[in-house]
This record gives sequence, structure tokens and C-alpha cells, in this order.
Amino acid sequence: MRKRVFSGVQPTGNIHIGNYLGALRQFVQLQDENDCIYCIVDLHAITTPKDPRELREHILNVAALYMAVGIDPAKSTVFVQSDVPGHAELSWILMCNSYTGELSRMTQFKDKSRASESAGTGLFAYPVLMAADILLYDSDIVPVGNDQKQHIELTRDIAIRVNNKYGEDTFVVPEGRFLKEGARIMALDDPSAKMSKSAENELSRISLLDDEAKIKKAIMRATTDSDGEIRFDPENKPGVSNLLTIYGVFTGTSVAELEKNYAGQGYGALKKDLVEVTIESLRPIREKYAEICASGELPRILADGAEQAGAKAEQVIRRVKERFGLGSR
Ligand code: AQP
Repeated sequence: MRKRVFSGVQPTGNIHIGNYLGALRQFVQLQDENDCIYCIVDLHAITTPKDPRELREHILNVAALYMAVGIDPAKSTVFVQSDVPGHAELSWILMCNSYTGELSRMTQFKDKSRASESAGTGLFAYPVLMAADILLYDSDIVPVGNDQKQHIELTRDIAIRVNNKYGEDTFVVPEGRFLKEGARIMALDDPSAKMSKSAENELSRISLLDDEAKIKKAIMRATTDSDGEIRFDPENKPGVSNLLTIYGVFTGTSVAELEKNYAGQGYGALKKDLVEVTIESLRPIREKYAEICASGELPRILADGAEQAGAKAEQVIRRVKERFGLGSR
């Protein structure tokens, strides 16, 4: 049976191979068998200050990259979050059904706010907006990277809480979908942190549109360790293990096979080959991206997507308002 799938990416910078291997790769795999809705979550992006012109550029960039990695707007609904008002509307209703205690426990909030008094309220409420995004479409499956596990659990808690109070079929209780390999790609310069769009060091990540020179520099300088053995051991050898994971997912090779192929060789050999593998894996994405940008089709795709998503969202908003006794009709 076809399931409803929902996920999103923040337009906070250039999408990197962590976003791709952990999340977007799943978006593409799921779209043939399911009813998929993929969003560019711009309301999430403004939880930290953004330059308006850059934000608009990033929104269009993420939309084009969605298509470039293989999301087909004829199969999946692709749209921008703020084009559908139901996200903000449902978010407020859910905010009135969530607790400050549970939100203060979210590790992403703790990391991003760094316990600062001036951290924005939006940053604090971020997971509730994410719950609204998911519940607004009666989503069954949410394909995301491992870093979003806690937010998915919170979404489920809120859905179950509301269902207990307002009727079992108010919300569909969704499930996260996490890949076995690639669900958490680590930063190249510091394998104890996840690869991130907003990390200061450009060499910490490889973005899908990076040129060959940048890819080479980032991989050749990736932090490893001093024992020189190519072995998959994320706890004791996080740098090399991260490189093996990236290599393995891009080529469809198991890490055990890679360990065997590189037995007795140094990190230099592994890195050199990974540069080639990465360049070749990203080449078709870069070419497709250029084609999409040149086609001038994006505004129409996003307008159609917003219309389709808006119609679906409207049904859930009507149901929720009726259950909560909101509005005059
Ligand atoms: N390092 C990662 N490895 C695997 N998956 C990842 N994701 C993010 N980083 C990794 C997954 O990518 C999807 C989109 O992420 P997002 O843009 O919505 O927000 P994020 O998780 O906060 O990603 P970034 O890159 O770290 O962005 P910034 O720096 O702006 O916060 C999600 O499914 C996420 O799990």
C-alpha cells in the first residue's frame, strides 16, 4: 500500500554529502512506491538570523538540487514551507500541546543556543514546527538523518498526546526512516561532530556543487589518526571510518570489502581514490543542476507543489480545528 512520506531540508546553505547520503538519497528511493511530499523548510531557516537575499537564493538552490539528485516533480510534491500557511497555523496549535520541559531537553536546541539567554524563541520551538510539518500531511514515514531522531520521537509524543485528548484519528502517528549506512556523516575536519551546512570551516564538508579542487582539498586534508591502519571502527578511528562510510555508500561497496581492498595500504591511497569516487558521484548531480537552473521551470514547479500541498494541508487543518472547537464554522 502506498504510504504518505514527508521530509524537508533547510535552505541554510549548500546541501552537503551528509544531507544527501543521510536524507535526500532516501527521498529518491521512496518516490516510486509512495505518495511523497518534499519541502524546503524556510520557516525553520529563520530560527537563526538570515540575510533575506541569501535566503531566497538558498531556497531556489535547494529546490534545484532536489531535482538534480533525482526527485521528480511528476511523482513527488515539491514546495516551499512558507507558501503553505497551514505549517505556521498547526505549529501554534501544537505549541499549546507541548511542554517547555520536553523542548528544553532537545539536544539540537542545547547545541545551537549554547545556553544563551538571547537564543530565539523560534529556535526553542523549532521541533514543534517540525512536528506540524509532519502531522499536517498525515505522514506515515519521515526519511531523515540520525540527528533528527529526537525530533521524530517528540512528534510522535505530541501526536499521541493530542489523539488521547481529542480523538484517536486526529493525527497519524508517523515513523522515522533512518538508513543503516550514511545516516550520520561526520565533519571531515573533526569526526566527532556531524557534517553541517553552517559549520565555519568550508573544508569540514563537501557540498554537492563543490568543484573538483575543493573536493580534493577537503578529502586530502580530512582528519584521520596516527596508527595508519585502514579499519572501520567509528569509536576509536572515527576519521577513517567516516571516509570508509562515504566511499562505501557512493560505490555500493561494504566497508568489510573496502577494508580488504585497502589492507596494507596507507590513508593517502584511500583518500586519493575517495576523491575520484566523490567527483564522479557528484558529477551527474552538478550537470543536472545546471540544466534545471537553465530551464526556467523552477517557479512553476514550486507554485504547482504549493497548490497540491496546500490542498492536502487544508483537509488536516479543518479536521484539527473541528476537533479543538476552533473557529466560527
Ligand atoms: N551529517 C549528516 N549526516 C547525515 N544526515 C544529515 N542530515 C543533516 N546533516 C547530516 C540530514 O539532512 C536532512 C536535512 O537537514 P536540515 O537542513 O534540515 O538540517 P540539519 O540537520 O540541521 O542539517 P545541517 O546540514 O547541519 O544544517 P544547519 O547547519 O543549517 O543546521 C535532515 O534529514 C538531516 O537529518
